[in-house]
Amino acid sequence: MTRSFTLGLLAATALAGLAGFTGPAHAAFRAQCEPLKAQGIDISDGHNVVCKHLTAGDGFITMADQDRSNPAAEPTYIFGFSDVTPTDPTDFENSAQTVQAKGRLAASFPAPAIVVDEGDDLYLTLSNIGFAGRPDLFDPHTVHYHGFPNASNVFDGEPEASFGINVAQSLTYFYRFLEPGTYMYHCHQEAAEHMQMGMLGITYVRPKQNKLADQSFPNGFQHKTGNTYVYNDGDGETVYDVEVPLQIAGFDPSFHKASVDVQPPPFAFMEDAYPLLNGRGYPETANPAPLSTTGPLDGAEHVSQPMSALVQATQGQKVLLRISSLDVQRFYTLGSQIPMKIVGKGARIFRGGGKAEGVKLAHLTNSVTVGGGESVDVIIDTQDVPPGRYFLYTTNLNYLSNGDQDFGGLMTEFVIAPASGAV
Ligand SMILES: [Cu+2]
Repeated sequence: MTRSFTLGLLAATALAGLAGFTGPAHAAFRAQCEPLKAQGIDISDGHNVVCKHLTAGDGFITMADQDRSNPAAEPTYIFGFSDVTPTDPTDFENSAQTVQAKGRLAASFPAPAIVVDEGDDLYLTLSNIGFAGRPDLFDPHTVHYHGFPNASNVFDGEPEASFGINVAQSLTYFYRFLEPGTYMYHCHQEAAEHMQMGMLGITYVRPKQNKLADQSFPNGFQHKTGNTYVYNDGDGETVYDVEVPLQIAGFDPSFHKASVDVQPPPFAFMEDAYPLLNGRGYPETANPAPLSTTGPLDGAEHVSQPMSALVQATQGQKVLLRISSLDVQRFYTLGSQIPMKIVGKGARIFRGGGKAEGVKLAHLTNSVTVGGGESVDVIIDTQDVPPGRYFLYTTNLNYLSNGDQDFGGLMTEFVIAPASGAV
């Protein structure tokens, strides 16, 4: 018996026990978390329980140099995740069909964001519904929370240390979030391929300090109810008003075309023809709306790129950018016309030892460089910045492009509106 098979049995036994073996025959796509909550069964263990249900499957997205209104423009095939968390958690009998129908060809880029508070327990069910566009493939999938400390092997999603979720199977991943910060998640099964194909997303954890009532700290820091912080800083250094996650990724359409055309994926020639922020190239990065693509296989419109990368603030506000990269090919530098204060790196406060009591390292800069798997938290103070339209853009200037279109790419807009009453 292999190690992964043993772990698989252990996890299957534990999860079957949790579910009580009470489900219908097609229980493979059932989530344990929502139905248990709906039945009034307390699984909180003193913590806030968050239930989420994702499918792993496929879909199509549209690049900024293509015409979204024209299905003949050939949108690009992706692998990816889709959020199918039930709106009616008591609908046990239909859940398998509902999951299959909701997730089919509905993968988005990036994957649905996972946003939680420190101390939350997340039960994340992943159901592998297979590839509608490539039914000959039977790839397993996983969810790997990149950067999370002390994840158990079974729930870490690294297939060699645990296992992948096969087609028509589900696993509920458990994680208790004890460290605030900016993280990311992705499928770790054949990671170079599945991440290039779109199985990656944004994750961040908000600190407990946000939930404090009005109080004074011994160091003179005055916390006001409702103030929000990036970390439990103990002195208000990481306070912010507006929060925008920006995830960098690369996209090679020839790799995706090879996948849908049943050709060998060209790993050695992988290239970021489309550098993306939140799954989009400029000017679509600055479109505040979710973007849709009409799928060529089903003729239906799906939300393909749900997250805008537009940054908006009123003069005087402090803007937190949660910058992360899951690019599989190269480093990118993100520049800002307005100075940015680095307050966090690698999901830790930017102080000595990554601890609140460490030496302060926060400083102003006009650019940050991130590689795949890295995150940086920056705060932009707009107090002394005249209202107007500014840009965040890569200083790797040859990546300011959408494919062959020599304008766009890894860039977005930062719009500062006048404070009310200002002349
Ligand atoms: Cu995968």
